[in-house]
Amino acid sequence: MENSLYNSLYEASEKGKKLLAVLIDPDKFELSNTKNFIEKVNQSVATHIFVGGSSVAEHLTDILVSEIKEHTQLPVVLFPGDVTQITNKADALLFLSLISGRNPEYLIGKHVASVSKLRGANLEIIPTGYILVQNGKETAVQRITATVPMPRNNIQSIVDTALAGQLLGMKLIYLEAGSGALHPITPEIIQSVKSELQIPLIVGGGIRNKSQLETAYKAGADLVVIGTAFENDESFFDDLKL
Ligand code: 1GP
Repeated sequence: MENSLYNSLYEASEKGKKLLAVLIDPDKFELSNTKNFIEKVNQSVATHIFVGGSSVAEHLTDILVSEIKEHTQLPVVLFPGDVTQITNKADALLFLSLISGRNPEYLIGKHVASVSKLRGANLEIIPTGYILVQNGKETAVQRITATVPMPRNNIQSIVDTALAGQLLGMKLIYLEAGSGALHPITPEIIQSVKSELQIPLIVGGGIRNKSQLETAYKAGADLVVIGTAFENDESFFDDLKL
């Protein structure tokens, strides 16, 4: 536990050291581009690689994670949309419970179904409260999980949901606007959640430029996740020198 990935997240959060995860969706990623892409990640300010997507063909995550691990020392963290995306080849797993929604499958059902895969696996498992917030359009998470995102203007309810997650023993809270979101999570939401939360805060969805990244950090995000902006334009890595 001493040198666990979670400990490093927790310490970074305590010290105000900001972290950045590059999210790779196996479904949208060209496997033959892995070496080239990961070299760019290695030279960038990114501190973590997240792997996951809403709908990914079986075994693809396993193959991709093996390939990524050949080219980087950065921790590779699973951010799975489904049980089939769990592979022992990664370093850690965000064990996500979609606490903004009321679909029992994504609150506990998928978790029970994943235990046969997790039993005996060498993955660090990090219980994470996952909160989907309205962002201006329907995203894949909303469609696939058949849940309603939380209204952006009901900040109190978002804060209460995050704190309920913490009280349930979750180790991280992830505020999600959804991949390709029109509007990222607002600084007001981030600030309000952060001011009451005692565990590290992850923020992602729709962050496309350095100014949005800095806004999220300033508001209190400990780790920001960016996927689409890197997928669309790899030169984005160069814009992010902090
Ligand atoms: C999605 O939060 C992540 O789950 C990242 O979103 O693809 O919009 O960067 P983007």
